[in-house]
Amino acid sequence: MIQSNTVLSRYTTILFLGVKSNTYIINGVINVLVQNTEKQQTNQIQNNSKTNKTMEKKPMFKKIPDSPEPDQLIDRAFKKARQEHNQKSKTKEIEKIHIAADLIKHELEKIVNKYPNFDQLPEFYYDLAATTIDIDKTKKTLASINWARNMMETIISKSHKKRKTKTDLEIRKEAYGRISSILREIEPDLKHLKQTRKKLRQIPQIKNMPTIVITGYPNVGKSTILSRITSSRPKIETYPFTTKNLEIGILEKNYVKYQVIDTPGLLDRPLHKRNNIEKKAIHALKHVADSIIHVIDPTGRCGYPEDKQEKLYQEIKQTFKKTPITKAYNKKDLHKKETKEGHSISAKTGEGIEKLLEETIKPIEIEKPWEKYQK
Ligand SMILES: Nc1nc2c(ncn2[C@@H]2O[C@H](COP(=O)(O)OP(=O)(O)OP(=O)(O)O)[C@@H](O)[C@H]2O)c(=O)[nH]1
Ligand SMILES: [Mg+2]
Repeated sequence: MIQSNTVLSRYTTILFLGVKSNTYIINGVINVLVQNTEKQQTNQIQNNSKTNKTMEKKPMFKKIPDSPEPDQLIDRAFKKARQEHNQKSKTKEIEKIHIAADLIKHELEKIVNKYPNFDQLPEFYYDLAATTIDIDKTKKTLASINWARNMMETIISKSHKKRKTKTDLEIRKEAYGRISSILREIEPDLKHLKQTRKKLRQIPQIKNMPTIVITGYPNVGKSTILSRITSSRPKIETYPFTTKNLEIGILEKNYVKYQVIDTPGLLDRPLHKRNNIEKKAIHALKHVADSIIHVIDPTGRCGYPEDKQEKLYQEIKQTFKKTPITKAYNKKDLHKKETKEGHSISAKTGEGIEKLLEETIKPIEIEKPWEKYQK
């Protein structure tokens, strides 16, 4: 038997099939096993997790280009036309129209093409987009941009036909006037898209991993838990409603990565009364949660009574019956109350966090290959 004090491994049982007790083995061998096992686990978990089914098509919110200011775009286009046309050409004025209209056409095309097709978005992203922007208005706005893009092509093709009746200089002046007025016409659309882009870019890209969602009333310590268990650094404040978007961190346990989502605080009220910020938490629970940590602050320091927080817990439990839920009574460092169920934790000191995570992960953990041989 190989013995080394460097690493104690549970994996030896895989290496030496039939050997049932833990053994010491050398580092290099372990690394290979860890990598392989990790890969198998990830594959298996990906098949089980909700995100696999809903996140196949990734929206490209982060790739949406910024909308240009019409005046700046016009200046750029006319400047390029001035600089790049062939001065010796007999059709130089028409060439200028080509260069300017072409640049604008491509800029507008970029915006339209890089916007995700809302009708093909996975439900989770569609729902989140709908809480953040006016999707119908955005579709109409994109149609206007596309109209302006097509108009640039029309201006180019008409400039040739007009040569029969007008001088090239007249045609160019007329075309420049038309280009400017089209861009002024779509100015409100470009402004709208600028705002929309800003909002859509705040929607996080969900990874294809088992996912833990942290919920609870405002100010109970959800973000503090996320920052304790992952390297994510969400905003933490003493007042409620600090978190306004979904915040993501990655937790690694037993060589498996879990995605942890911190959500905006929820009040105990029916869905139709929830505001758009609260709805983001509901969409995360509905579409991507494989396991839930529900946080309760029994000290009341959060500003909300415990019975209301318990009611919210019951509602979430009822609504998302199929998703395992673990209850965490936070801020243990501030009180001595005994809790009948759930976990007493302190996100501030770290007390109780490990046990809470073990229980949260247990229902979504896969069977580990080495455990099979240890039985
Ligand atoms: N003493 C103590 N304070 C805590 C603990 N956890 C969080 N806090 C404090 O509680 C306040 C709220 O914490 P957050 O993590 O921002 O709470 P949240 O639930 O994310 O709040 P919202 O985003 O507004 O819903 C902050 O002042 C934290 O420092 C804890 O375990 N002990
Ligand atoms: Mg928060």
